[in-house]
Amino acid sequence: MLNLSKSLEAFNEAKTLMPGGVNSPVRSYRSVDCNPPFIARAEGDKIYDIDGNEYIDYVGSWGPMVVGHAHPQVVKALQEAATRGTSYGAPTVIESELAKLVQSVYPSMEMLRMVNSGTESTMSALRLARGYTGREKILKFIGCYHGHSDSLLVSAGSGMATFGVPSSPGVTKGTAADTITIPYNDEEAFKEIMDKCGDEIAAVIVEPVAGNMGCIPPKQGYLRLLRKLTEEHGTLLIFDEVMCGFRASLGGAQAAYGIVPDLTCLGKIIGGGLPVAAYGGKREIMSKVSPSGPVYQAGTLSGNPLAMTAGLETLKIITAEPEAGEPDYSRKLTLKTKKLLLGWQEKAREAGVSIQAHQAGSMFGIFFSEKEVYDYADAEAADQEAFKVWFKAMLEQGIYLAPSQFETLFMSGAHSEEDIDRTIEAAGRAFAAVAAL
Ligand code: HOZ
Repeated sequence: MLNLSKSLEAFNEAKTLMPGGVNSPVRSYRSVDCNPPFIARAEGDKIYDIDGNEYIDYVGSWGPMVVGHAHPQVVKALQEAATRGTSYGAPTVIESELAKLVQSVYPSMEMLRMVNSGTESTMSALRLARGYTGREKILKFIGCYHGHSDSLLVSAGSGMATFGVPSSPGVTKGTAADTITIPYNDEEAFKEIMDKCGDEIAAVIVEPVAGNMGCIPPKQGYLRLLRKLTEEHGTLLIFDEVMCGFRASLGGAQAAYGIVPDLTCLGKIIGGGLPVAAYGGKREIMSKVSPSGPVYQAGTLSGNPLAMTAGLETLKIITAEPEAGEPDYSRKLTLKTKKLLLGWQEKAREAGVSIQAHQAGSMFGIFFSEKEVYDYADAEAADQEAFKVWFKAMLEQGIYLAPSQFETLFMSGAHSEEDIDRTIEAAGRAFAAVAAL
């Protein structure tokens, strides 16, 4: 039995200081009825708690730790950068370096603006879309989560889905009324709403690979339909690639599915674990952002030199040319993810447990469901009791997974074949525990 006594003590103290004892809800482990390990340090694919337990980590800080924790190249560059000062609130060359590197992989981002979080990037992209089109309505998909700005906290995934409160109190009726929601992956619903009021919609915002209702890739042709109808109605198409950027493929979902959105939001990963995000897109649209244009958005810590350094070093590692005959970084992650999921599927079959396993590059997840899972309703109908048992059995065996079936798991370059094999063996025992339910 895992000893989490120091973590429990730390959690009890934290609960007196922060709502639910945490600074972001899902990590409280409330939805899996246990106490969270408090983390002391992380290295490579391992994370260690203050009780001294070691785990193989498939959360990776919810995505950004693509090269593993405390990668020596990133740490060295950060140490050097820190000696030059941690924030200037003034332009630096490294901001352009990171912008150029992002742009080389995401050519649709003809201009971009660095911000500090995914929430900031989607919120700013929406304001820009409204300012550019002169329209007020936006359309989002049920179960997609785009951060916690008011317009987007309607029928949202992630923590909102985890705790079963799809829309937050505090969001005004007026704001909610400007946010239209329809199911993800439903072509007919999309055609119908665009027919009815497409000309009033400033932007359609989508996680092109949903990551906040569990991992749910788009059906074939679905993103193409979004692109076609938004174009016909003069509505901007915003790809929120905060989770699937550099994950669904190196060039994200837009490269994997061959779609050019008007605006893209990236986050987490482009800061290599420090607080960075960006929004960007067509030059004509981005030129409306202050001080080039009238749409205001600002931030003292935006483009912060430490965060830019971590992002730049991380992206250099994953975009480096592979050795001759070797697959590139992103492909290697995809192959490791495939191996892990095939192993889980086999173990689930052996245990007689029905699962749906989903993968998009190096993001992945499973649902305890006999039925295929295409949208939030399907995800919600999956067996969440089974998920809890599975989650706890994996944690007991030193496998650190997201504590909610409405989140996504991530592979990193630091995961060894041996650790993946260990994870598959642990899964066999965890599925047996689910079967015994
Ligand atoms: N729920 C967020 C990821 N989709 C972040 C959770 C956290 O950092 O606790």
